[in-house]
Amino acid sequence: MNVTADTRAMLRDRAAAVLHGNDAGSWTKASPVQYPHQWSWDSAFSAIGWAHLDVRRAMTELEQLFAAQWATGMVPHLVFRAGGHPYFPGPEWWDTSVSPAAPAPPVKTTGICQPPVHALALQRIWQLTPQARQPEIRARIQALYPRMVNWHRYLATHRDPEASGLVTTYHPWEGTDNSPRWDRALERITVAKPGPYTRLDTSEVSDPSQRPTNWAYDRFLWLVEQLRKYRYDDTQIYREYPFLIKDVFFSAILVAANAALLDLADVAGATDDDREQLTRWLDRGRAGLASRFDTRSGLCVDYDVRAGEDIRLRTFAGFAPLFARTADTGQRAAQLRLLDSEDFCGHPRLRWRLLPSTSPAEPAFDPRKYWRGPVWPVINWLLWQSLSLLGYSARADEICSDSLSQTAADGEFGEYFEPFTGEQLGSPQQSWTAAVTLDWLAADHGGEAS
Ligand code: 2M8
Repeated sequence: MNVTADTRAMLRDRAAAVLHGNDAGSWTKASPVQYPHQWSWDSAFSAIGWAHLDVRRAMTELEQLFAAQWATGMVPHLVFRAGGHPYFPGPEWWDTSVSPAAPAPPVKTTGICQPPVHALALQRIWQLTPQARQPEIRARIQALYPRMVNWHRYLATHRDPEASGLVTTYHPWEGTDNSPRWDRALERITVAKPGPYTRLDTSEVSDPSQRPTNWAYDRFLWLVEQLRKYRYDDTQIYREYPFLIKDVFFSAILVAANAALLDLADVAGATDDDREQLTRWLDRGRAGLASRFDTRSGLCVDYDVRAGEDIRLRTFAGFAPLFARTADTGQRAAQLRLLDSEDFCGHPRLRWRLLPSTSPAEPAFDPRKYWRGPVWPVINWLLWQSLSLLGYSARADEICSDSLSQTAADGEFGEYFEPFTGEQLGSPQQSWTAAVTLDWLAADHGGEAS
């Protein structure tokens, strides 16, 4: 289906209205009811959307998020904001005051993090900055840049004490919560009795069965209690904590983000030291991902550090070499073949040839359940960007137009989509869905003025 000019105008107005509707002034709610605070990677994607409406507002989004950065350099997965809809687990559950690295009150955050897409947002903001605004935006980029380098340093050191080039994640909430990638590691936690709690997430969506199970939630919350017990101290967590995963998707995003910071180095006036470190982390990340590439399946494989086991599942994360824009032409060719095979975008039942979160050929696949099958627009945005930059423009264009058709089908901006029917699922008016739609609309037009 081709998206007509009228539909594009409608999508643009509605996407802008979603961002404006979720705008809390200097930060954007991930969604109005289900996610009423500032989530880290949602916020970075929102900044990409804002860059099409107002580049100053886009910068403010990132600056506000980084104002909650920890002394370690970690950018927290969520910054709690006053007012708004109730959300569980709130700041009391996390109680990050136990850590000397947490930001001082009144700033309240969680104690984990999410994929570092922020540098990609900063790069996009600069690309979209009109000439007249360049002096101001350049100065703001120069102020923010060292904080971003620190964020990447945290991931390259605290989260990779082995210097493997692979980031270790501590919690399913560090990105793709309910993904079957975490099932075995969660199953190993046999006794998970967190303190008493009441879930709110299941009452906010029309169909609670799309959300993680109570069994999973017990483990999610128990893991937070353990992190709190270790005062969110990475050294202690590494020594004793039961859930440590070398996450190839997270690692691939760090590679792409390091490349983005290097690309901005002149604009930001980066020091020689910063440039050298970013290059080192970039090379190390590429080598780490290469070491996790499985030639037999054509996918990159996560690694469970505690169990000493590979995590062999067909999910979007296996395309880490594409997300990291690997220079290895053999890996690229293998991944592109696999991408359009029946295991992924070539599955005959898919409504659009978009990358589902889990392969329909995988036993754990569920087309309606959170990260177990549905299509996430932001994941397809990351793939689209990588394929464009790698020069596969025809395939990238298809992802762009299929994604626009998917959203246009009922003109709403759902959190995720049923891959066979295209039905919008999860939380409505999701900011990042609106944001990447704005970016796709502009790309389809060959860029637009801000
Ligand atoms: C989802 O995560 C939250 C917890 O952080 C949840 O399930 O309640 C994930 O999709 C995560 O990646 C995303 O950042 C967040 C807000 O969109 O929702």
